[in-house]
Amino acid sequence: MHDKIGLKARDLKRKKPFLEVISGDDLHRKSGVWMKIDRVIDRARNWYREMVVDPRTGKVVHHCEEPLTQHHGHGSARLKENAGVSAYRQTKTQESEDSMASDLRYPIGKFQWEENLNDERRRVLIDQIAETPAKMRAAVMGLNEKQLETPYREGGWTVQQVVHHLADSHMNAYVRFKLALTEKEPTIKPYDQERWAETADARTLPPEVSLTLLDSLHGRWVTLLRSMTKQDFLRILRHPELGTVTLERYLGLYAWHGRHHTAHITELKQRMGWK
Ligand code: NI
Repeated sequence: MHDKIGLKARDLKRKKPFLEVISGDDLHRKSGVWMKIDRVIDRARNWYREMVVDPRTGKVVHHCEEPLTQHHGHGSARLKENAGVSAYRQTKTQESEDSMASDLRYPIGKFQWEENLNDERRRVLIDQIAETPAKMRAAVMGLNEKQLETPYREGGWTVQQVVHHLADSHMNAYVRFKLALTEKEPTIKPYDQERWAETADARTLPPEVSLTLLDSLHGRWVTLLRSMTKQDFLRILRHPELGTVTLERYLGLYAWHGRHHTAHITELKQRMGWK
């Protein structure tokens, strides 16, 4: 039994209702799954809010809150499978939302490999890695449970998943540095970051658990990085897909990576008007 109720409040002088509320079950045609949907179109206060939850998993598959004038199109919605992550889109605005989604994905721009780093550049990158745990902590400070469970973009990880992903990724990074410094051109083990982000710990634990982990981990890692000579940064590891990679390349990658994910959260807060 599936139900959906709609409520429209109208001012007789105007054509469109000034308030529309839709709540209940909504069939997602492509997957045949009934989603829980809540939508408010508040024309009087220029506000649009939509929340879609998959009742099987309790996962928020879509959450959008913004001024109505910034929300384009209320077409029938559908899910799209994208690299194993469900993304929810409005059909009428597929193109504009795709281009917006790509911006939201790279708030500080895409990563570019750097080489032949001088002492000063290495120092800057190591400082960025040193600052990452405190910056991430500042980004999530004061957010409530509901905000922590909000995806940073449609179809993206929730705020707390982003924090746990940073710990997952940087634990692997630290091990890679240690291996490359202690073995000759070791072959590293890639990991499936999407699946790591879906295990119970990464989905459900409060961010504090990973923030504490990052404090300790970066404490070890930064001490290691600051002890490394120019020659150490030219040491090599083998990645099964990328081939050989120097540690100086990885230094740039992880300095970018911490800022990249922190910006996902600070940008979301700004868009949502969260303090
Ligand atoms: Ni990442």
